Amino acid sequence: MSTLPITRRLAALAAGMLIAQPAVWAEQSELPTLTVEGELMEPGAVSIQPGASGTLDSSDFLKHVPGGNVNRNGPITGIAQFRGSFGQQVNVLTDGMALRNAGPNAMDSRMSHIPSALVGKVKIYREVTPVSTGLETLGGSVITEARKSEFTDSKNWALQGFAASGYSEVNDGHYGGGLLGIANENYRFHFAGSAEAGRDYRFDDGGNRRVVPSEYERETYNVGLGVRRGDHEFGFDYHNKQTGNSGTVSLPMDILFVDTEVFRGQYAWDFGGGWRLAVQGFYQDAEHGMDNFSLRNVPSDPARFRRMDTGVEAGGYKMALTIPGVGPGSLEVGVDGDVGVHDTTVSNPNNANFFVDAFNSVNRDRYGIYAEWSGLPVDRLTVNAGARYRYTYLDAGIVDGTPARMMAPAGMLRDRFNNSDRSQDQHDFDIALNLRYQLNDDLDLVMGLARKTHAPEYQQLYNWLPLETTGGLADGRVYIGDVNLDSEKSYEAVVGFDLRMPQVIGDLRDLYFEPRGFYRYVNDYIQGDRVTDPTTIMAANMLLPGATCPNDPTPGDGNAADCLLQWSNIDAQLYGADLRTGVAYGDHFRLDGLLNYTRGERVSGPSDNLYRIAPLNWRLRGTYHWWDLAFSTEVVGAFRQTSTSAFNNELPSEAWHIFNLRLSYQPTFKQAQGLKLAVGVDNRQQPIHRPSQWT
Ligand SMILES: [Cu+2]
Repeated sequence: MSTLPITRRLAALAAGMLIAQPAVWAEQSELPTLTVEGELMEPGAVSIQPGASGTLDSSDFLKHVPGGNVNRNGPITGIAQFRGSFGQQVNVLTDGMALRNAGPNAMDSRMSHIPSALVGKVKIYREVTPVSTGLETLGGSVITEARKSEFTDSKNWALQGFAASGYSEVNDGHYGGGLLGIANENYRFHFAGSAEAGRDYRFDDGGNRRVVPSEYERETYNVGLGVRRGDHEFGFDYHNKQTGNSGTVSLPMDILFVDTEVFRGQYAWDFGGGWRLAVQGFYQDAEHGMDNFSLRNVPSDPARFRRMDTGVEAGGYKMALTIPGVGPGSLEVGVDGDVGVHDTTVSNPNNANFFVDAFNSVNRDRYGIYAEWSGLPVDRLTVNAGARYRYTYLDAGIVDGTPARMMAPAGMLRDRFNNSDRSQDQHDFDIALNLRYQLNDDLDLVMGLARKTHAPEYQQLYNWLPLETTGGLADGRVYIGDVNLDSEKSYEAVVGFDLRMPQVIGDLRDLYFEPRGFYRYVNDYIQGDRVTDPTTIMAANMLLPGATCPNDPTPGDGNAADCLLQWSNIDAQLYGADLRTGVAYGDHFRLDGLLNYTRGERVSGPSDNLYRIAPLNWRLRGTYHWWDLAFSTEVVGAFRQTSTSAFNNELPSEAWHIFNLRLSYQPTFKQAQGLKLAVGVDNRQQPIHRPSQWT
């Protein structure tokens, strides 16, 4: 008898596709942030293009922001990575809400809550992330907003709307989405929806090979309304997301369904002179089923069939008061928090008696209070400085499972867990400081310093039986938790400059050159480490007879301890640089580029690299504008990654580069305002991880 089979099914991101989609682009907003929204190929902006993975997943937008990347586990399962931090370390906000993953492996990743057709904006901070943006912002904040109806300036009602659809040849993928709204200066209302589906990706030999399983299907709809009266504004939204059969080829199971409902209410009061009160609350309910036999090749042993059913119920709030005239700036003070209950049970359809309570009534609750000042204390110097206190409470109910009843070591793990002090408190302080000095009209110098914290995730504390429930690491290992883990504490510095020259020389103009260097030391960084506890090793060997895992040092020896790691506090450092730059030549041509370099290293214990750090990667695009047409050629590439994690037995990746071509048409005549059409060919991309499920 065993728990989940350990096999590695890594994503093959092979794609050769044709895509039409509405244009999206990036825009530099107020200085310390980078905003991605609405249009295509705007001068001085990073363009956001259809992803190369055969689906238009929102997480792909992150590949177009400096420092951003995606840990892709399936066509609609992309986990946010920013400067080497990923998963829950990155604070993903969806319309201001820190939504939860429905399952313990982040299959319904938070980046994909808004389907890409309905994404209005994606924003990140290139210096240190302000503490006001979330309860835990160690790895930065990725702020996503859905398209919605907007108030107008008139009493007359006006229709608002947009539609988007597209097709990708490589997997017969198609999607459609749109929004229809009506608004005036006092009221707004909209209905929006989307539908996406695709089959397994085909590649090679005229499409004779496929990545199994990489099919997906997802439907969403949402309604929103707003009322604005005088200084008061009220808003309400309801979101419904139904994900159907969707492959997560890197993980041990695939998605059968995820049903998510989110209710959100908000209120804002501008009471003059810069005083402002903003209140938001939300409620989320999600159910999720997954298994290892419906979409992929079935296990040879009927005893290894597994199904997991999970659920989360969560809610959160935030109240922020902006006080103007505090010195030469304004002060924002706020309270925020959220609570959530997570459950996961494992079953086997071939054995009605088999069960494991993987996570039983697990709580992870956060309560925060913060203050953040921003202003211009001296001429040319902009300052943003904030501090936050957070209390995190975690607890788990008692557990049981068939393996614990039938095998003594597993029974000992259960009893030890049930008798342990599972209720854990973490008290943490964050501070963040950003400085921007305008040296002259063309050049700003920037610097950020921060101490950030992240409390342990519930999987890291409460994984009582060796399971592959890791928040989506997809390293093919099984993990055991530790209820005594401490919060991660990160010390971070970012320096750089923004050079902008409207006129360079001759026909060269609109130059921008914006590099950043960063260094981060993380005390008590949480990752898997070797297990020394004999009971756990004995349990793993009985639960996983003959286990092999990726790059097993002694394959076939049946020693499951090779594939077993325990969540542990270590020390780590991350450093690197990212750059965005571009220049225009004449009236029709421009060049834009992006470069990302990140290193992650273990500092305490044996020397090693951190897991799943993106290789040195780059993106260069030339765009030619003529009339209402824009034609662009893009080269995207990555160098060889040899700095891989030995503890996770991560394989090095080869260098690769691909060419993408796009043509977009945006008519300027009046009747067609707002219409954008784009077609593109994304060439084949080398798989980031080596796949084992190609057929
Ligand atoms: Cu799942």
